[in-house]
Amino acid sequence: MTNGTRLFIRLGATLCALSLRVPAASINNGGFESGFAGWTRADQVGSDGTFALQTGAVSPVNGTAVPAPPGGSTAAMSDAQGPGSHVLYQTFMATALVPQTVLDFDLFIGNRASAFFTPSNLNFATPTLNQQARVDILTGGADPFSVSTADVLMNLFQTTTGDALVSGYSHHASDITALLNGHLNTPLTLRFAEADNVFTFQFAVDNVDISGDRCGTGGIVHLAIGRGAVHNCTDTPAVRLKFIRLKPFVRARTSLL
Ligand SMILES: [Ca+2]
Repeated sequence: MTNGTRLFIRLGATLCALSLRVPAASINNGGFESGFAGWTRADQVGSDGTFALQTGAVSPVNGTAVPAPPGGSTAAMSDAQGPGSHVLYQTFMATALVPQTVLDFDLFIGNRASAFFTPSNLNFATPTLNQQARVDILTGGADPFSVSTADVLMNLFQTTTGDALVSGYSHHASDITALLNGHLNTPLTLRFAEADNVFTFQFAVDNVDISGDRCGTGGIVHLAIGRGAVHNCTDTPAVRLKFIRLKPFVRARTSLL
């Protein structure tokens, strides 16, 4: 075996149609290791605080104990000493039909009030108690604070009454295949939002990523070229295809593992 002459392609638990990684849509700087490059922040007028870069094990404004970022050294975290409404968003777009595509992110909830209050708006400056966080995909031109059904194409996460007030980081994965394929060449906005007018609320996000290489049956295609693995796989491979040589033509051999 020589470098560059052997391909190992592992298929998922069900032998699915072979597809290579398709970068049809992507999130820039989803780990916040380059600060807020690629992201836009906005705060409702009159708000105290904002989404800030967070490192270590304390929140960026109040110094409250929080989990360390789950990826790299930095996460984005809302924090304030007064009430406010804060959004963090990035616009992305699919330019070609995608195979099964998943949007991933990790969230930390640090609600220091005694409950969640979840009116259908992100307005903190009202007598109505508002203490919530949510993640949505909006139409590209929507007001970044909107929760209108005309603007929210897909809700990916939302705090609800009875949730744990403070959590560790939790991983969230959403299948956005149909959404992307139904909005080709149309800007979409991934929006993280937090509103609080009861007490302090830290809402943090890290490891935002779009994975466009999953098979429709739930398996994940692996492609390793030479000795360097291109992508990891969490599924148990059932079938391995070994492409022995690239020249003069590719010969394939299959074997059950
Ligand atoms: Ca990070």
